[in-house]
Amino acid sequence: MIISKLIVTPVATHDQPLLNSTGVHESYRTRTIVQIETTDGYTGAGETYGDRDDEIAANRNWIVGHDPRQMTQARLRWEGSPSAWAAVETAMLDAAAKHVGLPVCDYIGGRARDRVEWAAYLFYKFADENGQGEIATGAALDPEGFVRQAEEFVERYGFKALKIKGGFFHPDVDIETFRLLRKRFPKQNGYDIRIDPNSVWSIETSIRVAKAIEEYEPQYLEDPTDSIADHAELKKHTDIPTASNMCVSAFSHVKPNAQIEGIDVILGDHHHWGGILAYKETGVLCRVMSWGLSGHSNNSLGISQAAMLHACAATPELNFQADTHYPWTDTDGDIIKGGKLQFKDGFMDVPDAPGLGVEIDEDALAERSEALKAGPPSNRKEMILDIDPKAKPRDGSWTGYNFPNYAKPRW
Ligand code: GKR
Ligand code: MG
Repeated sequence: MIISKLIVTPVATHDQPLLNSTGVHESYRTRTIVQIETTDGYTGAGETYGDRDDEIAANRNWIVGHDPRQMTQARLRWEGSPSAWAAVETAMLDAAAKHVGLPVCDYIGGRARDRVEWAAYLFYKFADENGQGEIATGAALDPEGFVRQAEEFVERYGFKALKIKGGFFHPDVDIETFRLLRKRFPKQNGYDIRIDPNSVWSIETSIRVAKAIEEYEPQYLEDPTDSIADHAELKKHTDIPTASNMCVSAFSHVKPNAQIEGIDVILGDHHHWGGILAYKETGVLCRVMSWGLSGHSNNSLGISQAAMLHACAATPELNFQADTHYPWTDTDGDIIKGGKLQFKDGFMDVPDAPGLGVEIDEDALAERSEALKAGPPSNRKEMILDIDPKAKPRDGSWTGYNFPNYAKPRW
């Protein structure tokens, strides 16, 4: 079994105007799609962040000619970022698992669960300017609007965990959103609520917010502030667990966190940590350190969602509902055959088919590749200026992914 073909395709698909600590989501999200073929006719697919095509192509000389089952060798030969590797590894595991007729999670050692539970990833947002989107296409620019969005997600997908993407508005708005959300989705009815302002609060503000929301029983406080040391300081003042996908997001961050224990729950991500096998290894580290393990998400299409599904199924240490942006991906914006993967009661079943269990729709892939070449369908500059007339673009351009680039801590 030898890889005979490697195809790398950058794509773009529509994204809604979601707000985070640095601004508004661009009108499309960019992703990099990897496809391999083997000499005996198996195919594999992988997906990662946009702009990883050059890195992947730079490894072409050894990927073509490699046996995808020789994963240890492949990991040693890879030259590039963990996130670009994640797409190549996913494609290799997909092809190798198909070769033995097993789903990826079973191919890599077996599953801890047949279905994986996810969290509703909720954002303040503008109404989509073209009315496009799978869900919540209207505006959610205050706590009441945020709760309505949560209701839509819970009603449609059955999520029991709710994540507030905070840090765009003043922390008092986030506190009020937390209060209203908890009132609407009580703990005794089985709802968990977490909040993530992407580290724009000072230690003092983080302590203040923690004290204000303690009575609403947060599941965890995700990256309220900037560093492992800042979180260690915060923990002296609150019993709310801390979580991170920012200051503990690579193997090199594990030792510093072990020394001062700033972060209690790691949001593992096969893109950030370097593959599905690395996600399992993150689980082992969490077991050794008695840390919790959750899942991070960023703008995924169906291949990344399937990869994370298998990673989570194969990792026994996962003990929180993983984040997923996948509901924000439009049905006609995905690149897989047969429509999107489905949530039911907040869970997603592991597909039975060998490999990832999803296949690329070549027509959709070609269309999204053309969309990238055409450029963003709209410019969201006016939206952000509406909220903050003094907003400045990042990198001197209004078409960057996120803007404005506020200094941290912002509050
Ligand atoms: O999509 O706006 C977003 C998120 O804020 C994303 O950029 C983060 O990577 O999901 C993320 C997080 O949990 O920090
Ligand atoms: Mg986060």
